[in-house]
Amino acid sequence: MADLQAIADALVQGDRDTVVDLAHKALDEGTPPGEILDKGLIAGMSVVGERFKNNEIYVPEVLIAARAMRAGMEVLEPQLKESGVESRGVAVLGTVKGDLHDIGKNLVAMMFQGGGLKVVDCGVDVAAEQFVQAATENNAQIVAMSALLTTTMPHMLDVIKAVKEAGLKVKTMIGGAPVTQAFADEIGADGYAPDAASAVDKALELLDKA
Ligand code: B1M
Repeated sequence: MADLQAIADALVQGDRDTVVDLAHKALDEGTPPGEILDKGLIAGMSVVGERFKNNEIYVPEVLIAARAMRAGMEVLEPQLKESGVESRGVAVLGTVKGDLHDIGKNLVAMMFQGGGLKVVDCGVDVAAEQFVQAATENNAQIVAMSALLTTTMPHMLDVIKAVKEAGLKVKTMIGGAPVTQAFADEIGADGYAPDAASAVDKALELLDKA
């Protein structure tokens, strides 16, 4: 049986090569990629987050762990995307202005693609006007935003306002560790999802209403 705890441990150590080797091994043994993601990569990153919060480790260690996480995600990516039959709709996706966290957003992108959506990934530190421009140019039905900092969450409201002002007929959805359904209701977002797997369900639900 695949040792998913060993993947989490290697990620915490920032040991990219071991993360990659063990992720390949787990896939070869038939472990579902979603399980490797949840119990290996995300479990490891939770430990990193906890240690970061407690000042037991600092930004360089977090970056090295993030690099290992990204390498592990690349191993899983083809299988996570596999079921995609493009395109059920177009989603513009980005991490909002002032925020450089992209791991969760990249996972959401993979899951969207797996759900058959075309994704226009605007990257990180994306201003409201950039979301509007990308949605207009790509005739998008969904504008999806990620934020990991309490200080950048308010920019989600800026995006929603800009989308409305531009008269775009799109649904907006938000997510990220500090984001909640209550916050989504407060700023008038059409949808919220707590994780990447439910984000694709929510996006498809919003498409039905678009
Ligand atoms: Co940052 N960081 N960080 N960081 N970092 C957090 C977020 C923090 C909680 C750490 C802590 O204190 N425990 C804290 C925020 C505190 C707060 O605001 N409440 C924090 C801080 C303070 C900072 C800096 C300010 C630190 C500093 O410089 N002093 C700085 C800010 C830089 C900036 O953005 N301007 C900073 C920097 C960094 C790094 C660059 C070192 C690195 C980012 C690397 C990268 O992304 N390329 C980093 C990391 C890695 C983290 C932690 C440890 C891990 C984040 C992560 O990737 N998680 C994080 C602590 C934590 O969250 N435990 C932390 C794994 C990822 C899979 O989860 O992104 O939550 P997540 O995504 C999930 C869901 O949220 C959801 O689906 C994903 C998967 O299921 N989801 C969506 C995400 N987007 C969605 C969108 C949707 C739907 C669902 O719909 C559209």
